Amino acid sequence: MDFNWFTFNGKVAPDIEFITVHEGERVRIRFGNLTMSSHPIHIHGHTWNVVGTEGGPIPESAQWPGNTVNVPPGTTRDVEFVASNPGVWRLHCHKLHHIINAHADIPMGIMPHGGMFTFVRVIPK
Ligand SMILES: [Cu+2]
Repeated sequence: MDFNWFTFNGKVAPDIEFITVHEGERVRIRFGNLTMSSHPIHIHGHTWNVVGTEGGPIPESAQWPGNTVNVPPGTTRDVEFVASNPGVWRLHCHKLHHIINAHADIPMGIMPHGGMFTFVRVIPK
């Protein structure tokens, strides 16, 4: 619960579980922001639709596609996509200091320190 320590579900990379799905499945992810910073959450390999907020579902005609959804403080954003692209895809906050958590020292290859960074693994049919 350190101040300005950025996590997914209370964990930092590389300890955040992958989201594992099968090709063809419809995936819904709810991002809830309990911090005082906004978090532009970005996925690789897929385009999602923003389908809901803390206010409830967004009618289909008003949903919008994207690869990044900004989640302001005290809000939720629900995204959905069909897992159509097999592989292992990055899912992370797009603010660099939120994926490295300054002063952490967790080697993980592509990023020197752990933060809001995980993967969506799409298993092929
Ligand atoms: Cu962030």
